[in-house]
Amino acid sequence: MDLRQFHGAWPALVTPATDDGGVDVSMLAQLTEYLIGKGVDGLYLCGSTGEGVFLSGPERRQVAETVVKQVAGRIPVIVHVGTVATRHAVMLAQHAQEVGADGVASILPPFRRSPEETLIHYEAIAASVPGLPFYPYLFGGETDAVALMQELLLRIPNVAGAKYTGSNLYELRAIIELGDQGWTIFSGMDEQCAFAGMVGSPANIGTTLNLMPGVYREIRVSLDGGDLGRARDLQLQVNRVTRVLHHYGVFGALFEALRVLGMDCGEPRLPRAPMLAEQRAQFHAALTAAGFSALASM
Ligand code: MN9
Repeated sequence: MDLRQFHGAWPALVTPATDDGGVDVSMLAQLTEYLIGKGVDGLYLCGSTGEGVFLSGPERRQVAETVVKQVAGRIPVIVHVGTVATRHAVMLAQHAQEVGADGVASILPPFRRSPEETLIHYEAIAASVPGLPFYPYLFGGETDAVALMQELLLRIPNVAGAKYTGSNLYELRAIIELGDQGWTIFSGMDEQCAFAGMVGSPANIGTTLNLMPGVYREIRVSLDGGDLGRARDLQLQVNRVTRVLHHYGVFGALFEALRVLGMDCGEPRLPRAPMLAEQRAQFHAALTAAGFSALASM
């Protein structure tokens, strides 16, 4: 399979919610258009930010259909298809392929009991879409990510990289070195995007790119142009806002901050907690103090 390496700033797209937790399709299309207008390089759907595992199968398919249609080929789209049961992930992967997605990704199987079960799960998903690149979604620390990727390379012809959400840049680099031209290791910790780029990660996927896509676009421009100092400075600025989001609970804060930008995407799906009403004014003040509006307007 001829793989292309993906590049740049990829929001882990929020899935705007209706009052009952379904998909607000028109806001989803609007958010997609907003982010494309900001110059993002790709979109990652139904991940932990997009609440794929909090949605029903039909809702996940609705997200993939809506976004791929709205994007209309302007930027690549990867669909996260991770589920508890392998066969459900297979169905979602096949659907993603049918609607024209550019790749699929999956978390480790949540109820695995052995490393072998992770391999079986990933092999089945990847084999169900042999024409698409497949990206395991690795959380650093909990698994030996390097050993897992080595094993997957031996067993899965269309494994094309990974989404690595960990803070260990030494491990990240080791995974980058496993592949060649078509290999993409997306970094997944927004807080470290510039630093992951400095060790060779060509692209990043993350939550806070829904809010401040232009900052990450400029981090990438700086990295590509060799201006590592500017990349670092932008990273440290955007991290001030990320720290505020963490303080208030990332996902409740994310939906509230989208409202600040004029996009009412509802609230996170339970059991993720919405921001408490009495916290909202204080949160807005903290965003302002962290320089949110200038960063969001980039
Ligand atoms: O992978 C996100 N990670 C998780 C993406 O949701 C586990 C990140 O984008 C974080 O939300 C972000 C903020 O800590 O780095």
